[in-house]
Amino acid sequence: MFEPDAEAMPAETLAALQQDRLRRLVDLLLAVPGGLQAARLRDAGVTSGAGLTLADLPRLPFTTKRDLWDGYPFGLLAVPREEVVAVHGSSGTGGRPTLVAYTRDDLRLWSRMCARALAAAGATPASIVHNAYGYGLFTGGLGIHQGAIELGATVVPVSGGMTARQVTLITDLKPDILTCTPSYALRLGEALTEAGHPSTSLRAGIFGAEPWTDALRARIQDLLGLRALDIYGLSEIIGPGVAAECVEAADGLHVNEDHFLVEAVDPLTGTPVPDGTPGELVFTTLTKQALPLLRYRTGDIAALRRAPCPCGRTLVKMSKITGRKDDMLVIRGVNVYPSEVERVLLAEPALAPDYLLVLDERDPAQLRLLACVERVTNGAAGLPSVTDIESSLQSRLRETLGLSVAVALLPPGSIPRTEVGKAVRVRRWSGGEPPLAGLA
Ligand code: DLL
Repeated sequence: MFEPDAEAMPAETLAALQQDRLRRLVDLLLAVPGGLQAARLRDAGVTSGAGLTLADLPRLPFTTKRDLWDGYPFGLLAVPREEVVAVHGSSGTGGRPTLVAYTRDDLRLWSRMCARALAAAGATPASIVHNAYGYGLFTGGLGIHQGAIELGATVVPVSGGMTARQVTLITDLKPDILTCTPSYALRLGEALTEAGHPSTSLRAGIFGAEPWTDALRARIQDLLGLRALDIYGLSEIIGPGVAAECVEAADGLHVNEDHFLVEAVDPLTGTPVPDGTPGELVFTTLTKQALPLLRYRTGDIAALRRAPCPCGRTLVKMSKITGRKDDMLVIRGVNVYPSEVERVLLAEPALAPDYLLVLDERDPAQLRLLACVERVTNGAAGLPSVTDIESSLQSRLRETLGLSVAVALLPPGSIPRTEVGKAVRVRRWSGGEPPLAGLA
């Protein structure tokens, strides 16, 4: 563990620390001149942090992405602009940029959170970290970069794309840790195999920034011969390093709840759901300075679980993200998350792990979901026929989702690979050319 005193803190000590930090946060927010969160706190009858307990959390006001957009670029700052040393952001699901700010101490905190994630994956100061998350406004590249340096490891700041060069660097520098999106891990695995280097020095991969299932985890582990671990975060809260899996259990992500208080709430009503029940994750930043956020609604759906972990960390675990509130597709009255389709598709060994879901909206009265997938190889001996695979997938999708999904089995290489940025798994087709060649 990078910070064992914090990561393995007894539950009561942690709760006392969180309560103390929550009180300070509320006082800090109330003191921001003209602050939006201060006004909301007063409206909720909170005029001081003193006396608040963790049990009061559900009656404190939420913040949302809209608040960040409305306050763009610096409206929610809790420090003078001069104290901000960096900004980051994301293009966001709605296409509008979400901009976030960091003080020097915020950057130090972020580095420690990413160092925790790297150490949880088994990285040490002797490690070489091949960092293929994008560098720039996106938090992935620079976040992991600073975390690797904080740990004392050697970071290779390769960023995303230029895959041939990445293959050379992996074979020459022999990194033990790979950090990138899960979709880019697939692309790298494919490129390494094509270049004749299927086995590498890589021992663990820390993959996040987009949803991925355990079925995809199994595929990546097979392809790259490493342990594939999940890392979660969002710009608004700090970036990567809000939560990460440990290599010992690899069955959920430890949330760094000494700095980011987490709740799961009903996405519709906003009321807390019990542990073990999937809900929308809500985070409160307990120690951030430039952009402290109270009860930020992420839109990400996951379940929380408190149980002893073989790694010794006492931090609560969140399940893998099962979907985003706004990624849910509603087709003929049935709610479907892309990840549910992914799980069924990738369980079929005759299929490559790349896929695209096409929502055919050409006739709005007859919405159709089309799962486009690739066969592993062209007509290899021993594999079931195209029609057999299509019909068995269709029946499994119907059984699992309660919805009929059309399946298009395409030749290898048909689905565009993601080289830079986050994978796009769903495309809408409302008219004109199909979003993928070969679709009728
Ligand atoms: O994606 C931060 C990050 C970088 C996380 C690198 C992990 C690794 P944003 O660009 O602001 O920040 O996007 C945040 O991405 O609300 C989730 O919907 C999604 N997301 C992030 N990590 C995961 C994950 C970064 N492990 C949004 N699983 C979040 C599923 C994820 N979704």
